[in-house]
Amino acid sequence: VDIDEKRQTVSATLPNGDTVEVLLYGATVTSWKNGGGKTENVWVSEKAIWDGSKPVRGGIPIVFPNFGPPIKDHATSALPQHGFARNVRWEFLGSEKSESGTSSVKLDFGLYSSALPAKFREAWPLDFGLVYSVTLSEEGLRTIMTVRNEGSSAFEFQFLLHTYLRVNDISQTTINGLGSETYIDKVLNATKHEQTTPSLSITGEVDRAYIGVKQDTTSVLEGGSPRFDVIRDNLSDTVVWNPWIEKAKGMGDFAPQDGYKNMLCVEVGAIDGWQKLEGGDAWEGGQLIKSLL
Ligand code: TA6
Repeated sequence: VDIDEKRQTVSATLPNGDTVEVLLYGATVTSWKNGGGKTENVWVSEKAIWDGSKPVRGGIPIVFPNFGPPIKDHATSALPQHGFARNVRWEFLGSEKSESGTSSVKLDFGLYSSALPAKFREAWPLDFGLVYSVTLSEEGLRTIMTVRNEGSSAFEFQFLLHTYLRVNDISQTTINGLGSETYIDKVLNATKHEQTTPSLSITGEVDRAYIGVKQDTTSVLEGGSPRFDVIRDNLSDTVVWNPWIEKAKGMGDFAPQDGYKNMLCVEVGAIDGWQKLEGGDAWEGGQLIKSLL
């Protein structure tokens, strides 16, 4: 495990050369390489902002306690789009290496309400503790969030991992595991639809929130062969997003401009309604991503 004070990153390497890097700002995974460290699996914009002034465009940003633009007349109404978790500096809590069989290393990060910048604490004055675990193993990358309500009264939240997967060619990329599922299509004015085909191709802007997905694995194929399995853990929803040409052009921190050809967001979360957490209780959810190259 290496802590780079200058870059404010924590990284870990397995004996087989696989690596993961996490930026303390946002506890954002900014790199995950398997295949002995040769295959980069996440996409990060060349114009991503790393200095904490804006969420990183790429990697695995954490969305908490609200997904999307905050709704009116709600405890989260004064928070930014996608909440504050990706906008604040987390602390590195430490690492654990596996003792048994296959090697693995777990990196733990913490965010506590007492450490929130005033603007977010005032906007969402609830006592909470988040512990985010990033585990690198030969099986894949597991990222799990534990949310603890440290207050006496209940609060509600949404959670999502806004994963930017790296693909070689979006025109050769298809997504399986969402056939016959219901989705809200943000490109079609947030109307509800059912995916009638077993497989989804990306031929333009896609921004779909699949709600209450039956089985827990969303598979990404390139040229028909399996590239990633994204497996939900205690989460019921999956968002699929590609900004395509115009939206990519419209983001100042999205580069190269044709980078939409090399990225696909498959975002697991609990975003349909709100998770209610009683005072003193904890909730856990996350994902395992397998890189099948
Ligand atoms: O997850 C899809 C989405 O909600 C899109 O609608 C788009 O807004 C994307 O997230 C990026 O949001 P950001 O706040 O990171 O620019």
